[in-house]
Amino acid sequence: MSVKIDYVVAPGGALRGRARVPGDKSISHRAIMLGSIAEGVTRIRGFLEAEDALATLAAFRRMGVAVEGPDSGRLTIYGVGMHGLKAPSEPLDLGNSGTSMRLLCGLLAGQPFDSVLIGDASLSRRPMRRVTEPLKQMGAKIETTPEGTAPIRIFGGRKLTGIHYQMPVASAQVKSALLLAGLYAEGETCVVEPAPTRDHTERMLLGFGYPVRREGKRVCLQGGGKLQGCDLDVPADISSAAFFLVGASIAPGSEVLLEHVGINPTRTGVLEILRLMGAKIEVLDPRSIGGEPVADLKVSYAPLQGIRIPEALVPLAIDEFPVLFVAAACAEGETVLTGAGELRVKESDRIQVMADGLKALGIDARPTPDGMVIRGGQLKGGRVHSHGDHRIAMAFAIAALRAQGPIEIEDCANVATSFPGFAELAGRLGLALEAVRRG
Ligand code: SPQ
Repeated sequence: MSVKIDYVVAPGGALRGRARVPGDKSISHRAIMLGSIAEGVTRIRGFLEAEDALATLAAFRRMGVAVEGPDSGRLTIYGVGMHGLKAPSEPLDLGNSGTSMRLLCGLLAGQPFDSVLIGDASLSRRPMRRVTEPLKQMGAKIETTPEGTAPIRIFGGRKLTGIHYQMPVASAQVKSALLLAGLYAEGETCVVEPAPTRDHTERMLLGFGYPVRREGKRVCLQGGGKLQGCDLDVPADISSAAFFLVGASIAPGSEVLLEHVGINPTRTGVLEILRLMGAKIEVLDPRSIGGEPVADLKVSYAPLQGIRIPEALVPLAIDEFPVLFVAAACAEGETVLTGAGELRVKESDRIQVMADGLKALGIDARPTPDGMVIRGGQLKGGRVHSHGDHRIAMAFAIAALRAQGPIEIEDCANVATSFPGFAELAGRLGLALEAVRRG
């Protein structure tokens, strides 16, 4: 039986100090994938040594890619070229990681061999037809369960043809899967996004020397080219920084400097939403590292007001809503989120699970089909369940900064999927968090 970890977080306190949170998860996944199919050597610094990115790494090792590391965030990948991957002898287990599974569907659809993708209970509930259906339109042969979930069986040796695809949902994973399949397709593959989503795949393909064209909401590439290995510096993950951006904003007396954070404009919705609520966040020393904008973020306590969150910001902050709901619970007045139905199909149903937890802590939180209405108030102590979702666990840990009593959070082991060392780092900055093992 796997070890269960609960968090017990004492109420009150403030966050103070400086920290560099771990590397960006989205960029770390893509660095492994592109480095593996590139020609020559790719050296990565700042790689996220967390379970999700390590699942991607293990998958490529199983397909014959030689990788040294990770060692303190450093990795060396000996690329096998576009056609050098080998058939895996067993199903590729992608654990809890949606990004690994969806992007691999695209990449593996164009290989000469068969493969099977599996994941944990949470990943095996998440919708996969959003990638398998357009891949079939490209000529892929790919099977899911009747419910459209993993295990996914991908049949190799298919001839892929580029498509022009209008995405029904704003999803960087769907866009990336199709672009990766497009590398192996005949002709041009174009994806049109209903709203901008994170663009790391496009930026990184360019960094590996592969031409990608963007015209407004459309991203296109031509199949049949090749990638050249390169050096990559992965910035700190703004999605992990978000916990301390909110924590310092809600806890009087706080001031935190977060170093070397990726501030790609397709990821900075959390900064804009917090600022609309009245947060005090300064962007210091903005710079560009290997095609990605980076800065230090200084955040201090400020009283927050409830707002109606602009829908245009939703895809740009999609992973930050669990902790933004905590900000809303500590704000004066009502915060209204709409247009965020995607939150219901993440590692957990992040609308329902956060609403249940906030209600258990005495907050008026009303879930809607595509969002939530939260009236700011006094958080009590209590026991909440993370449903094995890393971002829910960390969000409720941060809530303790403004609670009247201790908050106990069940089932926090999956914090390791995106933020190894969260408990220690949060403790160093001032959160009184104890991780308790059971089982
Ligand atoms: O990888 P996974 O499990 O899907 O992770 C999450 C997260 O909270 O860490 C979502 F649950 O991030 C996704 C994100 O929501 C990572 C991602 C990417 O790297 O391309 C894109 C987003 O998903 P989507 O479905 O909007 O494309």
